[in-house]
Amino acid sequence: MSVKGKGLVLVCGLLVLMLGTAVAQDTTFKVVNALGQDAIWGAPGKEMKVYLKGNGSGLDENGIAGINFTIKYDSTMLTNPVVTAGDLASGFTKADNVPADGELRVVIYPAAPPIPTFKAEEGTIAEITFTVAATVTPCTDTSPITVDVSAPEKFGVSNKLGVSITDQGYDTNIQNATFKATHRGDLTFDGHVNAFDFLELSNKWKAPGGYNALDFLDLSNSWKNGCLD
Ligand SMILES: [Ca+2]
Repeated sequence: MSVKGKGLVLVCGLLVLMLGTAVAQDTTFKVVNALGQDAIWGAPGKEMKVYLKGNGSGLDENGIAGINFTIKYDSTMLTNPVVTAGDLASGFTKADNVPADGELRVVIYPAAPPIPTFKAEEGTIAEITFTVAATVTPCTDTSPITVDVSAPEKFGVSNKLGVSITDQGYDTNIQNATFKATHRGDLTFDGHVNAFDFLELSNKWKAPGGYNALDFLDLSNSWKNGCLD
């Protein structure tokens, strides 16, 4: 092969490597509800679950071995966040705190060697349970729930060696969510108060963690009066 030909092969090889690297490090982080939707309905005084999900080939053995992230929310509407590590972060240790109003910091890191890495498939990194303020106005109050990536201490990912890869061409896509206040009778948290909520009520009537007469009253009070009905 001529020198020119070898040069071309080398350039092509490098291009493939670069493209391969770019694809391998692409990861999407999204804030969603249990159904994967970015409109997250919550009712006054009730718990509301928010999930940070990860997706992408960047979450493989060459990818993330640790993550810190910050979720920003309106603390007049959402209170008392409780964090548990999700299936994707299984085997990791989790720590969290609220350094400022409406700012939840979470760190998920390896407990001990051998260092595990996040699994490659889509899954839940963390589950956050908020208590919706009793004062929110159904169908009116709404506020953003966002991942703050404005500074390394607010968002970062690191590899097996504990080295930050956030600034090393790591392609991160963030999808944020919106909290929407619904009626307490919207037991399925979908913006409607209808027969499906009645079905939900009857299916879990007086079951452990289920519903009781107060929920029936909530449902009666807002019957067919949902935010999207
Ligand atoms: Ca409903």
